[in-house]
Amino acid sequence: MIELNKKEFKENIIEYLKLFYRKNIDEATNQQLFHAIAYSLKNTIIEQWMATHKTYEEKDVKTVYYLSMEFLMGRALGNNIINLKAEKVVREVLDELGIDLEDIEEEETDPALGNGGLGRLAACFLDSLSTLGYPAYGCGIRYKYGMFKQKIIDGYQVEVPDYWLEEGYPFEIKRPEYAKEVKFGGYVRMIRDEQGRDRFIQENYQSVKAVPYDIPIVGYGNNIVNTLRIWDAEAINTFNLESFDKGDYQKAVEQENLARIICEVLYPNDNHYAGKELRLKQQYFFVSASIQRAVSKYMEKHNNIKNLPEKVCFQLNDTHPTVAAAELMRILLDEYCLSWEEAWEITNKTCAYTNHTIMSEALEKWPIDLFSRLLPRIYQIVEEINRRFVMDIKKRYPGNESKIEKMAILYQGQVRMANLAIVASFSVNGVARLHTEILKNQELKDFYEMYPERFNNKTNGITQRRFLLHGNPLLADWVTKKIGDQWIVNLPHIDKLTAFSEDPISLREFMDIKYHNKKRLAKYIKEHNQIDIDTNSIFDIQVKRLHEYKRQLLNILHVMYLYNQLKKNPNMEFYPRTFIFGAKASAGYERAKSIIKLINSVGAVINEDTSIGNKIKVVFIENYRVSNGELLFAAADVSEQISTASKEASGTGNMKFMLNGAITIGTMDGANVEIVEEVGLENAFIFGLSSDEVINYEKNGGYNPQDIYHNDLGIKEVLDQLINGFYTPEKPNLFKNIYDSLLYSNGYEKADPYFILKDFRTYEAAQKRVAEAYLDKERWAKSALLNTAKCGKFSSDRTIEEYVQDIWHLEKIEPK
Ligand code: 9GP
Repeated sequence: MIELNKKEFKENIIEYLKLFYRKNIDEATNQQLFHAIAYSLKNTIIEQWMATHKTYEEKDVKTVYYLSMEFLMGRALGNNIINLKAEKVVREVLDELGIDLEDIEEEETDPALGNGGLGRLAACFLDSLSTLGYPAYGCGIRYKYGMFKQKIIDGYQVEVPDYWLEEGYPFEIKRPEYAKEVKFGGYVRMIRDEQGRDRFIQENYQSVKAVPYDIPIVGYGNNIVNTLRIWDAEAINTFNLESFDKGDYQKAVEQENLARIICEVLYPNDNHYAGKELRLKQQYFFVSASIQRAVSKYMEKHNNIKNLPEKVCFQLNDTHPTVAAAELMRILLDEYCLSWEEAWEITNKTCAYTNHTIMSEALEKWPIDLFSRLLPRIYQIVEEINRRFVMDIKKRYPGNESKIEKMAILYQGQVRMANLAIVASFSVNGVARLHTEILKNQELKDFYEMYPERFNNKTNGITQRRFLLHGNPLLADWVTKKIGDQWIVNLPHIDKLTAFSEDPISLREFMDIKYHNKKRLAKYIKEHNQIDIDTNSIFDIQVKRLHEYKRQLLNILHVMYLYNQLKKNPNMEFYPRTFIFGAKASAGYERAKSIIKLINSVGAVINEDTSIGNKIKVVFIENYRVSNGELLFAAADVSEQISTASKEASGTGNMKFMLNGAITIGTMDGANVEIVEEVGLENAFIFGLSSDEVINYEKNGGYNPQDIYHNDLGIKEVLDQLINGFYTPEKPNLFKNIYDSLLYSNGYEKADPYFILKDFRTYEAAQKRVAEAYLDKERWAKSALLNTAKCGKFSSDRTIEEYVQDIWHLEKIEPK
């Protein structure tokens, strides 16, 4: 075991401060201290990292390459300290130096290289892969600007660039020796080589140099360190006068520009496809570099490319990296001169695809003219994959044109990436049981019929090391005191807490911890929102991306409804409630941004209204991200998971709340179904249409929300407040777009497409049950504790073991 050496660690901090900043401890800023501490920690990590790779090489291990446009890592310092099991030593040293660890952690900007659930899942998976000892690379993009920072100004979201690298990132290492060239555009020419074979070469292209930066992913207490490799782009030929003389001026400038813009910014779209050319460039850029490097690494040790699937698996995180399949084909055909059949067999045994959504607006479809212009050789290969696949369809379903219409990869001028991903992969998985069933029986029914053996489910998970051990130290310590620390690497062990669910003292301790976490959050809110919240109120929290299907609108309409009730009847029985929201909306998603403004406008009125005796407060957390997420999960009483059934593929926030002892109010959607299965219906508040009901309505043309509006006065009153200036007298029409979306269809959307009015009354009833349940303190405590206790299934360790068993077939490396 390579451990953090206390003496060296301390000396290094002092040394680095001098070396980097010419400062002593007492002169250094917290930011400088953060860097010195991070580098000192990296010393130990590097030793483990090198040892891990040596072992991998000696054992000639199989490796999974997790290809993902997004890795939402969150801060690394605290997590690395925890996973190195170095907290005690670090705290001792920092104490001696008079430094507060929490202050230093605050200095690290969250590397926010992801939008939401999909990117955070990738980060949790990396943590689990290292902790379980499986050889893996995360492969992604080193965006210069991560997810935008959200400012709330006058209730509106304003996006501010997130230049996360401004101060430098101490944990990364540049690896120029592994750079690869990535080519765009030009044309393809066929040549006959010396052996008389036809070869395809790309000519007159633009290219960039992909340069990797490696970030260590430290396993928990096991000496294993895997790698997150993010690629940056550099110009191949630095712009110089020489090119100018040769008449290549234009090309040199273009290449410079391409290199500059390709990794500039993460597209801030969650569950939505923007169809921008630059996005396709980003996809091919990181995929091509990753695959080229994986193949060359493999060939450094092996002499037969045909055995690649024995040592390499590419997991495609959604359709974003799907060009991987065609890129691998290109390498096998053009660089290794394999036949189509040989190359296809290898590709098909090496690629596996995860589907993360059924939202049609998220499905990537590239116009053929754009795709073929940008990636001419890749397009040729996709064309051939499609030609052969269409032949297979025709053979299997003679004369059935509708099958081709639904399944072909190239159709009506578009490249359909999900179809390509399915055809090229040996495994296709959904991310929660319900989601996988919907894929099999609805969305991808035809593919399932053709390739049933490829389909499987891998219910998502989260890492308990970040979301309990790091995020909620009080509860983590308590759990360890009660049942030992095995839960840290084996979450099902936490079920042992069930034994304490009838013990009044334990229940009180559990709720005391919750109370402390509520105080911690209240302090944060006071500092950031200047709002005083009642720490004895119910903390009811919905934090996630803002999307209509996630139905933050249902939540805030219900708050408006409650407020109306209270105003009419100030003496009604009402347990104080704090409704907390946190959500970023994509910059171009107007309705989502209106919902943010609505939440803030409602909050501004209600929070100031003393006539309701502070019984309701509405708080909008600015710039929701991994680091403040940890505070929110730990403090929640109620977890809002209220998506329109069938729309949320899985959700992972639901699991983070559950782990921290919050009780779910939710629909039977995504992984909520499995959460309820684990914790019991009596320990959750379930409401709303089922996914079958939603799908049936959708098939039959929706429903008529006007009936509800005209017949339910409570709902009508709330909706009218959207257009009568109740919350924004200066701009009465501000929320008319929301009002209209709930009541009228437009050219492309039905009225109330997310069934908000349809589910309103069952939601309201479920919220009533929440309020009643909270009055019975002991019963509530028991339910909350059982949520933590029954969370074992939702560790990403379990998910990763399933991927390994069913898809990747990796060998576990035991700690040395
Ligand atoms: O919307 C899903 C979310 O439900 C899921 O938990 C997450 C991770 O699997 O992926 C999200 N999907 C996307 O962000 C886009 O496909």
